[in-house]
Amino acid sequence: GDHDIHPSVTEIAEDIAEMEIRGAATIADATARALAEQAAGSDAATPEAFESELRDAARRLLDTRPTAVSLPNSLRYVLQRTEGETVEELRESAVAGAREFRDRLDSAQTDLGSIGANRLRDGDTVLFHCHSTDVMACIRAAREQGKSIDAIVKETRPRRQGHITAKQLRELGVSVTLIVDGAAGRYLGDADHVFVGADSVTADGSVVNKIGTRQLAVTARERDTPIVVAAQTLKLDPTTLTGQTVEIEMREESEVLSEGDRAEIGDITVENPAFDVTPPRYVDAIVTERGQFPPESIVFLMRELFGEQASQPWEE
Ligand code: RUB
Repeated sequence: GDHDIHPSVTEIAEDIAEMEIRGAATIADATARALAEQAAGSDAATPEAFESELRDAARRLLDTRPTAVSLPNSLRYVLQRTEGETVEELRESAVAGAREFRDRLDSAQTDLGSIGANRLRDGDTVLFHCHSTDVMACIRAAREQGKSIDAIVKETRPRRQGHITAKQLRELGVSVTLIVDGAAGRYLGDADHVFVGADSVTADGSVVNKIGTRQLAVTARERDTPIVVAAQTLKLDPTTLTGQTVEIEMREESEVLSEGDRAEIGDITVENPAFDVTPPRYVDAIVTERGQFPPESIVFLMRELFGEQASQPWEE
């Protein structure tokens, strides 16, 4: 039951739901850390009780936000490596699995960054949407290669993650122009590339990312501006191999409209989807730590890495 869930797990789950912890890779890192805290802090008397608590903790973490597949992939990784005959063995393997997952996440991001940076030339202008640590790894690597980069950053309503991107780009010595989302079409002509991240990539090569990505990709295609998705393989959704679809999170209307404005306008419906789906035909390349792929070929990598692992180890 919930009483055996470690307070750190509850805290991390609340931070994810409230978006204090956000972005697909950062969420996955935090959920692996949460399972490690659960394992390390458990006072379960039997191996069965230990495993049942760990599954409860995993379900609590899953119950936060539905779209980023990195979250269940993180739980899969740790739970599949939790094995042993005794509580102590289970504990050690869970903690080691979480540690290994987080190390691999870091090194995947570094490897992905140097591949993504190869696409960038000295003096290029890049247009950004939302905030992605996988994208930032590409820009960091390009800067380390001594390339000068100019940035156009979309604000990204309603949560304005563009502000995070703008600040981090400045810290990397990139000159930044911030625009409202509606101005993207006007400024695409100045951009050599669009770089976006992903919350999930499906078996057909569709990219699930922050709302507005699809509209941006369609407009970029129309202007022949390449659209690059930086997504480590943790973003590949193995359940889509068997036809499952990705749930798009719907968030509260208060992110879009204040109570005062709502009262003023009257009886309307407000919709606030957090993500959208960009079909593969609008994506030029998916950059992973394993190399760069045309979106239509990502299914082969997905089968290789996850084919037999789309289990639900958190189910009882
Ligand atoms: C974040 C978002 C990011 C991806 C990739 O949405 O859509 O582009 O998660 O980020 P939110 P990363 O702010 O709603 O979580 O590359 O860091 O995994």
